[in-house]
Amino acid sequence: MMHKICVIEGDGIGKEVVPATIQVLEATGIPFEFVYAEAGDEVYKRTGKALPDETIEAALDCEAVLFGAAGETAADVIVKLRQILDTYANVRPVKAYKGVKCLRPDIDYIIVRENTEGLYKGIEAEIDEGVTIATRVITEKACERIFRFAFNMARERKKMGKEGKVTCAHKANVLKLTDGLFKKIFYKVAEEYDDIKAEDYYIDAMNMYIITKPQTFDVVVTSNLFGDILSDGAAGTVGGLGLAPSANIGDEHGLFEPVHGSAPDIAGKKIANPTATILSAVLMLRYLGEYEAADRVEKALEEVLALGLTTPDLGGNLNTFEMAEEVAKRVRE
Ligand code: GGG
Repeated sequence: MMHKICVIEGDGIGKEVVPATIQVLEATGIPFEFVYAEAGDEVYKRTGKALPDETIEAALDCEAVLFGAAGETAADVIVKLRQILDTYANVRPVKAYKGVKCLRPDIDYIIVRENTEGLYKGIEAEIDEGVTIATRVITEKACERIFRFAFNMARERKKMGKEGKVTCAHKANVLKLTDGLFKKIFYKVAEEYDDIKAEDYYIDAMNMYIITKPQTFDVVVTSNLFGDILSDGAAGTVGGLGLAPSANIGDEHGLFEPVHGSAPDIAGKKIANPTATILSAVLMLRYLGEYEAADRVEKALEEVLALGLTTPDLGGNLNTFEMAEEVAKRVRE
């Protein structure tokens, strides 16, 4: 079956890691129709709109979206797109791969970040000269669905031999109302899952535990801004942002993107690591039901990483497209 995918390269290294990943997707032999659409800083400068209407239409019309990176216009592009598609769960796997310098070899957990509200709701105002405010929105409805998503994910992972545990990270002792509600709904939803363990930590302590005991985590669930920050730190424990993929999942749509941004300092040099986007494409293949192809791409990538056939950030001497071709070659075999 033909899969219609909306491809948004975005800014900076998005223009390198996305085409490199398309190279790998084409190697699977699965029929894809790629619908290219624009978004980001460049299109904003040209047209005055960072997320053109045609891009929104293409994203809504396709089976999935493969997104590269957003730069200065991130709030109006990727944060907005996640809200428009109502992809309420941002799934960010944290996994150690052989051949990559990691804090520990047994790190393998998922951060589930609430994707539609919190401090990223975009409600900001200047209420007086030199006085600005942002509104943090936490609703019972969004909490319930993100916690159910996290517990269901822990249940699926338990079937594959994982512990079956969800850890909620919050700051309910200070943000008494908003995170008070977040924590309360977490334990309310936990009662529906007596086969899954539930625990919670303050976000600041959690930030330490992803360094001191990352092997103890299975599924970690948190709010929007905390998840954005925590997942970059977590990526640092397994080789850096070049290896951190993500899936934005809703009831109707799926959007897949590397956790990293546009990295203007290395853009155009063809040295960006394509791994995060290739792993995001693996998540997309699973979302599309193409499980065999997903396993094939992941296995090929694992082999390439283990052999050190990588970009310079991981000590190799290949460029973005050469590394992707090493993966594509093995996918074709
Ligand atoms: N591919 C992810 C990306 O473009 N990140 C840039 C950024 O600032 N994103 C904000 C966010 O992930 O919420």
